[in-house]
Amino acid sequence: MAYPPEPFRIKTVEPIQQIGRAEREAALRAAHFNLFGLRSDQIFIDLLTDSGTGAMSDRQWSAMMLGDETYAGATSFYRLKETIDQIFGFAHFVPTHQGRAAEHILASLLLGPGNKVPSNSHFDTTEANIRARGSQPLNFVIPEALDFELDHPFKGNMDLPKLEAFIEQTGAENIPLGMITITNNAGGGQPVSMENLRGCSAIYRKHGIPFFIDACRYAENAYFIQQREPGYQDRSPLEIAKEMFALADGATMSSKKDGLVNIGGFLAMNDDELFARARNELILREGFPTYGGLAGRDLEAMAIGLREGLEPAYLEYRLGQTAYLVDGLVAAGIPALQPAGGHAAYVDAGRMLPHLPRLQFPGQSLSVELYREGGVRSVELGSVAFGYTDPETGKEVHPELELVRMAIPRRMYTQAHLDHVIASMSAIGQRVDQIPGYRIVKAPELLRHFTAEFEPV
Ligand code: P71
Repeated sequence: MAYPPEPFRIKTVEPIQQIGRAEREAALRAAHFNLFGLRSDQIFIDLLTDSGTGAMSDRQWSAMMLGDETYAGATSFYRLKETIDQIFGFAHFVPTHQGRAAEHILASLLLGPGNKVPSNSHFDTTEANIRARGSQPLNFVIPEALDFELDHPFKGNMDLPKLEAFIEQTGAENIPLGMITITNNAGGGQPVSMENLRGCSAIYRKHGIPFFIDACRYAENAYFIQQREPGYQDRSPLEIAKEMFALADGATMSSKKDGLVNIGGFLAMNDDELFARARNELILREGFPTYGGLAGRDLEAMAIGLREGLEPAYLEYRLGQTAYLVDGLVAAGIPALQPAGGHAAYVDAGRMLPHLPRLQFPGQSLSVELYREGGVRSVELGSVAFGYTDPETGKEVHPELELVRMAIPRRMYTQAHLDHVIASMSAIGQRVDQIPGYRIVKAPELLRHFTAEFEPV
């Protein structure tokens, strides 16, 4: 694996510094051992998320000066439309302030109590928006996704026979929406192959189920297809993206990921009647359809960011950087998911801290420890983020994997920063048996990881 040098140089810098060990300990206590509660000046390297945290280019910053802040009909909207039409090719779209707003509108139009929504794996906000309508999210990722060391090119793939059987059994009339997430964030940022997307599309279409792609990291997915899927070596990421979206009826997008912006997203679709309703809902919740909760300058930044996110040199560097982090962790004996996904390294906290039962939240424990050790913020994606109380049995249900994710903001950190992360994780690896578990003291019902409070057991 090659780690290509950055295809950019740095024009603006933002100072960061590491506070002392005692201060980090105090910060953890004040945050109730929830890393979402930290202040950014208490963090040295912030790998909480790659969402909206990246660096914009000089071209994006200069385009922002051209932002047209007209309420209705801003030229910035039409510049964004040209980009979105070219890449995604759906008949209609509305801008939204971020991905979950697009999910909210889609869910409010299509879902009601008792409905089911399949995907490879829903991510947290998608899952919560489905549950908030009284519907049930279901995950049918291939079983290979759970094998941490198995070398498989497309661990984000949907288990197509399982999806088909589920639809037959449930009845298409109870499934008003079918989805797939590219790349599959909850399952390690792993890609979905074109062949699998084609199969998925065929199944949904055969049953008349509207097929929406959760497209956040579609450019990284397209690059994986170019690198790994036979027949795509000579196709550009843009051509591959067009082919992926032509298989679907619509998409939800958080442009804070592969759109390379700090804020923004959109909801796109082909169906005229559904779009008329989406537009009304948007006006009620977000804003007029030519700005959708964003400023004109945000639309400009997105129009350019979406194109930059598809540039082959950028994608080669981007995926190389993620692989560098994963390779470093693996070399240090840390159980990191292989092969590397697109945007983050994922560590199997359940395996790294086998002395902790799941209700003591090993993922939470490892992420707290990584901050304590090196001032590095990661995020738990295990029993805190994806566990829930079953409404029928009242019992706690755990997800299959107990993960800690280190997401890499785009165009932000250097290899030396990642070396610090690897060294911190490696130091924890030397003293795993001294690491405590945690219990939840307070938590809301949905999306509890953002605000839950913990204490060590
Ligand atoms: C990510 C996020 C956002 C997040 C999650 C947990 C902690 C901090 C930040 C957001 C996604 C996503 C997918 C596949 C929809 C959304 C919502 N991801 N689908 O991974 O990954 O988009 O944040 O713009 O509303 O860190 P939104």
